[in-house]
Amino acid sequence: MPRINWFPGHMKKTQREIKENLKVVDAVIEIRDARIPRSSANPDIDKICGNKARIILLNKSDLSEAKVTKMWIDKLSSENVKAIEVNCLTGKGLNQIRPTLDLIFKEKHDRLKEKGLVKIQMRVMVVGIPNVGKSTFINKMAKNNIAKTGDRPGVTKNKQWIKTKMDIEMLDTPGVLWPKFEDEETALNLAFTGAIKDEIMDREELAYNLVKRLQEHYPDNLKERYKIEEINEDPLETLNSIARRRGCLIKGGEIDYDRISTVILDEFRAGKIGNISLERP
Ligand SMILES: Nc1nc2c(ncn2[C@@H]2O[C@H](COP(=O)(O)OP(=O)(O)OP(=O)(O)O)[C@@H](O)[C@H]2O)c(=O)[nH]1
Ligand SMILES: [Mg+2]
Repeated sequence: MPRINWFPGHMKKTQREIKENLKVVDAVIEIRDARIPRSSANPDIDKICGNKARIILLNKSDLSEAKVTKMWIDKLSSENVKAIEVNCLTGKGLNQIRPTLDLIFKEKHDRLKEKGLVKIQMRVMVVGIPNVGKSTFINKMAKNNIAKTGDRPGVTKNKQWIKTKMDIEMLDTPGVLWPKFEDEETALNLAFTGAIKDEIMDREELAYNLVKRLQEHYPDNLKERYKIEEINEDPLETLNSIARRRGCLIKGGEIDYDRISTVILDEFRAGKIGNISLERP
């Protein structure tokens, strides 16, 4: 991986704001990507949140492999983490949010109900890596498109409070990464799934690495999507076959690596290569 700066100043500012706003919320909802539940877990958020009540959502479960996502939920649950599999486009899993909060705060809420309170308003902060679906989640919970969303990282620039239908006020925050990734695999996983700005990446290197990974773990998906009969041991050869299939060639019949890289990354991100989990517990 080229040395790139994926932790610009505004992320440092967001980190500070998360810390400050922790005092005014009951709980934190951390959104992770179901395709990469390990790589999308920000260790700094762990540190900042400490003992604050937290729910973890594995979002974009429509893009991951169902049985692997279930394995992750089971693993997290066995560690006493409140984890829910969700799809913020359809709203799948979101009806579990309020009951889960009520369960965490059962004693407090029981007391309030005894005092005659019918509606218990809660405040939560929504955090996570860029592009993971934080704003989409809040909009779905509010049944209203208040927060701006987009299919690239860095859409939310400032924090914003939004009231949702489940008597929860939610603080939307800009996505944050952390200054130093543990290993190259984490960096690649975040880049494949669109958490790191493409402009600061070498897209050709990224696409090559994605093909390499897919042909190791999901060869049949590659064969089917790109109508290739045999997968060559060398990922570059596979990439070349895909490019020829897609007519991504420049004058003289050479491979147009720029174009085929964009095709592969876009199609992976849109789920067109199939339901793919890049990490297993
Ligand atoms: N397939 C799929 N796409 C989703 C899901 N949730 C959100 N998205 C898409 O993911 C992209 C990013 O969504 P946002 O809500 O803008 O993400 P964010 O976490 O607020 O991003 P930043 O504000 O940039 O940090 C958008 O194109 C959404 O439509 C989901 O469950 N499944
Ligand atoms: Mg956002």
